[in-house]
Amino acid sequence: MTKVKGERPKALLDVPFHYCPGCTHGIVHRLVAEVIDELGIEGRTVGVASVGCSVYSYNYFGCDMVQAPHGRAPAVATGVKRARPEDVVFTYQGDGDLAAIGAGETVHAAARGENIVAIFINNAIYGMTGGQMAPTTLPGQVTQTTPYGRDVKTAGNPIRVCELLSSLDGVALAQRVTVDSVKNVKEAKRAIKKAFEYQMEGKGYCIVEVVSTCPTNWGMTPIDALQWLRDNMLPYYPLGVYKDIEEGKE
Ligand SMILES: Cc1ncc(C[n+]2csc(CCOP(=O)(O)OP(=O)(O)O)c2C)c(N)n1
Ligand code: SF4
Repeated sequence: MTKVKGERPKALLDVPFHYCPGCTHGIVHRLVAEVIDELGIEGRTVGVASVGCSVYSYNYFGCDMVQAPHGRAPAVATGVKRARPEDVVFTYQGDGDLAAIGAGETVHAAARGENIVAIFINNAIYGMTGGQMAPTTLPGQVTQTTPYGRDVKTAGNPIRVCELLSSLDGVALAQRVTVDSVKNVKEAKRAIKKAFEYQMEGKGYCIVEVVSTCPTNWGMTPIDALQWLRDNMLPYYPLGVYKDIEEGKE
């Protein structure tokens, strides 16, 4: 029998993405869908789409989806998970959604140890609304609202979300990954799978931060954007496991 390699995961619907060419949202969608397939949980997974470029992710995932108001995905996910504890619930949020308007929601869901997974896309900018500064915009980075580069004296410092959340007792997993190479894509998938498994084992709040690109609002080609990510994002947002409650356990 012919074996097709790289087949579309069942949990990713066969519809064209609206994402810009080279946007890493698409890669992360695929990884989440592959994990849903591999765990065989398509029929009992509920995704919570947030507001941002990934608002239409409800059109792409082949599982039940709810669309939350801007920043409120952790609250919506909390409600779904508490009402239906047997379901597997994930949020899919950008940095504007998770770390700006939704920062309070995120910190409290994590502190409460809500048994949900957050897939956090950190592309250092508000993509959907045309490229304004995000909480994760780098010092000196030019955006629509920081045309001379982010000056931390007036615009504040970026937030390192995994480091921040890893201090909270309710967090089971806080890991930062990226998808700029085959090796890193594989690592990102392992982290996403672990987060889903931890939820299924009732371990608590899990966040996988994916350092991502927005070639359109960064004003770069997709290839240049990946290089910019390596040269600028990764030194500021180091990859790694910031908390894993299983680490060190036999
Ligand atoms: C209550 C509310 N405030 C503001 C907005 C406008 N808004 C839509 S998307 C967005 C930012 C999205 O950026 P991010 O979460 O980083 O996602 P990206 O588009 O980069 O993937 C903002 C401010 C909104 N829709 N609702
Ligand atoms: S604007 Fe940026 S984040 Fe949004 S789809 Fe385009 S490249 Fe991706």
